[in-house]
Amino acid sequence: RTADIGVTGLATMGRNLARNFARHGHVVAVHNRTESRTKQLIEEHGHEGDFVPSASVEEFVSSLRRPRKAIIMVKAGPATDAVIEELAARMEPGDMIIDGGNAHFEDTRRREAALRERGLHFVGTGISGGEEGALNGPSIMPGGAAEAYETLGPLLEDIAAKVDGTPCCVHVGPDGAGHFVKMVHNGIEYADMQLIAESYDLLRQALGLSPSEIADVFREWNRGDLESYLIEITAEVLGHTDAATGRPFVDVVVDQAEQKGTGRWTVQSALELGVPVTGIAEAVFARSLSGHPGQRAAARSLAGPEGTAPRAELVDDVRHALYASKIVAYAQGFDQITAASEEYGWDVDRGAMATIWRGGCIIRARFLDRIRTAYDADPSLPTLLADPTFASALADAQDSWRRVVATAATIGVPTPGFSSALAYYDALRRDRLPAALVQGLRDFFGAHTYHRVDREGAFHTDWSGDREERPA
Ligand code: 2AM
Repeated sequence: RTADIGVTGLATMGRNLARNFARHGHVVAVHNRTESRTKQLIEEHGHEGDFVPSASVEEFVSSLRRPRKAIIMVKAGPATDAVIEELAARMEPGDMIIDGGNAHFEDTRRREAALRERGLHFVGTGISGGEEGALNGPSIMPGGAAEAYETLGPLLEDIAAKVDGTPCCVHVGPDGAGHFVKMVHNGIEYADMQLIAESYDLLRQALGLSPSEIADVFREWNRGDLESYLIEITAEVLGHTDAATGRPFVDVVVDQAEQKGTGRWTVQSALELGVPVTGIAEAVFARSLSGHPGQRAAARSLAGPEGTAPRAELVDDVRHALYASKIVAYAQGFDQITAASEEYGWDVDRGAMATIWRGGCIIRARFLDRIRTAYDADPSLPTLLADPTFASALADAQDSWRRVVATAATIGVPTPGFSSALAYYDALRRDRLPAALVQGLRDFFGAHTYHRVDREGAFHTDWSGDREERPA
């Protein structure tokens, strides 16, 4: 029997993807370095569809119909390179290796170039939705050559999540585009979670609401503009009681947020590209800060206000602040995709990215439909904030947003996400920015020159001499 597609690396994600293909009627070759995992998959789930198990890489590759399509689901890094080499050595021109792990897009670009030299396709593919998504329909972000997508795409679209009948899978662009977009998706997820955490913190500190009362607030919010998977599960987590102690679950969890690295990668890339992704950066740094118990202990006695802000309207204000800050965070993430698309010549369709994030992935939300509509209306939109629908949402939210940031500062609750999003909003809409003064200072101490508002060219003022201005 020849298989339509193969999966090697049968830990949870790989196993669930293989089962997803099988359940959709595809013949799936399966392989794992340690054969017991392959046997376990067949024993437990063999009845779900048509699996072709292999004990060796040779067998695995030869069980695939040409052009061969082999998905790698192993640890990112050297393991991925090792498995690529094992497969590539046994493949023929036109065959495809699909990396479904969370690889860095620069690694994907390197691997794609190397395999292209050998006549093979390498399709770095972002897959979001965790274990559950892999089994029941993830959001899939494949990069690589358009030619590879022609035969691979229909298979991936089959197993992807569907929203209104549209698969959450589209060819993102060449080489590393898929992994890049997946990285930014994860960065946005960091920002989203940070904003949710700030909302919870403020409601608890300012109003003295209990976690279960705040769970009800989130449940209510999930019926409106904020409707999303993350808001939904926030209600679940806040409403959960620890069985061992009877206390709210959030109160028994150590308050140090960990990270696997995709948020950090997003910010590193944004720094390189020169895109201000302040929302994602604040989220990454908030996690870093939480993970420094020594400094936190040393700072505990520092002066701060003691206070609450018992004003019932704060609940609605926080909802507005959350929505407005979320618009900013997404606008910044899409700016980063735009910048990378230009830098690497990917020609990414931003509306299509919003479309494939509507289902299957962690940031799935009603909101993404609005982003898609915005880019459909104006594919060259310079910033999402300028879309008429978002602009009016921000106009409706801004008074509340300002009150929330002011209240938080007054009672000493840190809201880096809300505050920096508001600062970004205010900076972007400014007629004149104090960047002019920064330019003056740079010219003063380093003769870095400046441009004038009224004349072409670069200029330098002789600050230490006659203070005459000369063309640079
Ligand atoms: P294993 O079951 O043999 O450990 C997640 O760790 C998955 O990646 C597992 O299926 C694991 O296989 C596989 N994996 C990790 N390192 C690997 C390597 N160097 N070569 C092949 N598979 C590897």
